[in-house]
This record gives sequence, structure tokens and C-alpha cells, in this order.
Amino acid sequence: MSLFEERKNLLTERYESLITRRNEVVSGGNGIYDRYKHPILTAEHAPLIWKYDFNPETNPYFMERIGVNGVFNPGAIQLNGKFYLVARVEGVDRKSFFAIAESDNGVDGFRFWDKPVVLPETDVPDTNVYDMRLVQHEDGWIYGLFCTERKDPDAPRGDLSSAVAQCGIARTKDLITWERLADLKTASPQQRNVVLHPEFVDGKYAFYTRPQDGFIDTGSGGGIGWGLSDTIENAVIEKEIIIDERFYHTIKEVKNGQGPAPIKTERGWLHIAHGVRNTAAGLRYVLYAFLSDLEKPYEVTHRPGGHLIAPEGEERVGDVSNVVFCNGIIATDNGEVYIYYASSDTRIHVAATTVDRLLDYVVNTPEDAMRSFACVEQRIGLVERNLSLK
Ligand code: M1P
Repeated sequence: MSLFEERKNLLTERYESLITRRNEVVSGGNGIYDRYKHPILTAEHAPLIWKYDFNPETNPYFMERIGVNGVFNPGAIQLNGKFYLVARVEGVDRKSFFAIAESDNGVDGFRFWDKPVVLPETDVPDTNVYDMRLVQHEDGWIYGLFCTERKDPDAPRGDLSSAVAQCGIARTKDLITWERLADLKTASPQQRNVVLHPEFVDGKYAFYTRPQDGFIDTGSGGGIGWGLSDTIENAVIEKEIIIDERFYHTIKEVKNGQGPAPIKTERGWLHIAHGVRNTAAGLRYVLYAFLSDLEKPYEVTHRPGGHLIAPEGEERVGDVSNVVFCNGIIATDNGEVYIYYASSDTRIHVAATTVDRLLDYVVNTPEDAMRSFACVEQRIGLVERNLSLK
């Protein structure tokens, strides 16, 4: 057998056993959600035909030609009973693109489609696109809102890092063919983590935003914003308000951002977001949850204190360590919820829970008391109630 055949067979066998590996719940969790043992998508899940030249004439060593560095930050949607993720795939060239992976059960068996998404460009080509939020809107389209990044045209000569991030918008009916719309216009020089609300509000398209002064730093901006636009084809937000602010000495001191589109429940809109704080080891990204009013999704009604999910074990290590990030969630008709979160900008995991459990969490978890003394009082209250039960 030639070296080409030998390597091709070995890698194909390994790939198939990875894709068909069953996942299992990690027992003894916190009662709010269950983590799963294995990441559901990694760079190794990228199909071999994306990376290798399969022609023995031109690739006698069966050598990788175009590598994949990471697979993370997926949007998520359920269609006709199947679970679809639109993952951010980062090539070894550092450019991200989108690719669809599908599974029958949402926790394992995710397999990428043969070809990545062909996302049309606008007149100003994107240098990099990432973090798509998929939303089934009541207007009948599936929208993908994502970050489009381009070099800052005003950066001083020699500054090759400054970039401008804005919200790109595309729509589809089948996840195969995508129509690109104009980028969202807001007053902020930078926008990331923009999410389309699934329903019209006051007859308009409603957006969660995250205005920033700089590409990395929020500056005087930041917080999860909210704004309305008359149209989606040339979406413009004239007035942006902040609905969930950053706050000193909390998990969202440095910045925060809406995760996926919120889930509609009887008690209100259930949101998952990320909060960022600084540490001596760099930024730490965690996930948190909150509930907002059904009629006025821009009014937060419940804010459980602290994080919902923080990076643990191998999740803490990767290209950008100490990060969990979520822009995809699936709530099924029978009330199950699958939270797709990425760790350290490297791989994708799933945590499973239900709408009932998440509602119990957001409604009954006390708010951050904001001071050590008040937090001790809060905890002693719990201890005393427990002791009285003995
Ligand atoms: O590296 C962590 C995350 O950083 C950015 O998120 P934010 O805009 O909130 O800082 C994004 O680039 C995201 O993709 C990344 O996971």
C-alpha cells in the first residue's frame, strides 16, 4: 500500500470514529444544566476533504494543504427536527468562515456539510466574519447576524491591528443559499454581538447591540444595547438604549454582550449573555442569564447574580484561554434547551437543561448583592433557612 493510501485510510478511520463517538452527560452537576463529556465540534471535526488534496498524483504524501485551527462560537437552529450549528471555523490563516454541521439529537454525531457557507460580500469586502446568531424571525426568514471586521482605514501608518467591527446581516430559507443585506447602521464606531429579536416590536425590527468605542475596549460605551429599525434591508438604528449595563466588581465589569436571540417563555424572554472581567492572567469570559419582559423585551425583570457557566478543566485552555462564549441555543418544542458554548476560542461544547430549570434559576437566584458584607448576609440567610429545616 502506498504512503498516500496508508495515511488516507488511517485518517479517514480516525475521523469517522470521532464523528460517530457517543457523548455522555457528566453526572453530579449543579442542577441548573448538565455538561457533556466530549466537545461536540473541534478542528478535528473539519472534513478531510476541506484540508487534504485527495489526488495521489499531486499529493503523494497525503499532506494537509489548507489546515483548520479552531471551530467555535456557533449559531444554532432546529429545523424539521434536526439540530444545525453554523460554526465559526478558523483556518490556519486566521480567517474565519461559516460552516453548517448537523446532528439528529443535538449532543453528538455533528457532521459538517461538504461545503462551507458561501456568504456574499457587500461593496466593502469583509476581511473576517464570525459569531453568527441565527434567528427564525416571524417575517418568515432565517437571519444570520454576524461580526464583519475590516482594517481601520484611519489607523496610523504601521498599525496593522486596529480594526472596525460592525454587524453584517444575511438571510436564508434553507441554510444553503444566503442573501447578503446591508450592514446595520448605528451611531457607534464599533459593534459586535448584535442579535435580532425574533419578533417585531412596535411593528419594527428589534436588535440587541453592543456599542463600543474601540475594537477591544468598550471605552465609555458598552453594555447590552437595544434599538429598532423600520426595515431589515437597510437597517438603521437611530436611537440606542442600554438595557444591561457593565458594573464595577461584577462578572461584567469590562464588557458584556447578548448571546443568542432570547427564548420566549411564559414568564418572559430568557437571555444568555457573556460577561468579561480582567484578571492578572488576562480577560475572563463567563456566561450569565437574565429575564426580560414579554411585552417590553428591553426591560430586564430578573438578574441572577454571578455566572451561569464559567470555563472548567480543558475549557480553560486554548487559543484565547479562560473564555466561554455562547451565541447559539436551541429550545425544543418539549421544553428542552441545548446551550452551545465554545471554550477558549477553540472548540464547541453543549450543556443541556430545560426552560423550566432555567426559569427557576433566573427567578430564584438572588441578585449580586454588590458588597462582600451584603453577600455574606445573603448566604447566612440561606444557611439559616436550611438549618431551620433540620
Ligand atoms: O476572545 C473572546 C471573544 O472575544 C470577542 O467577544 P467580545 O466582542 O465580547 O469581546 C469576540 O471576538 C468573540 O468571538 C471571542 O470569542
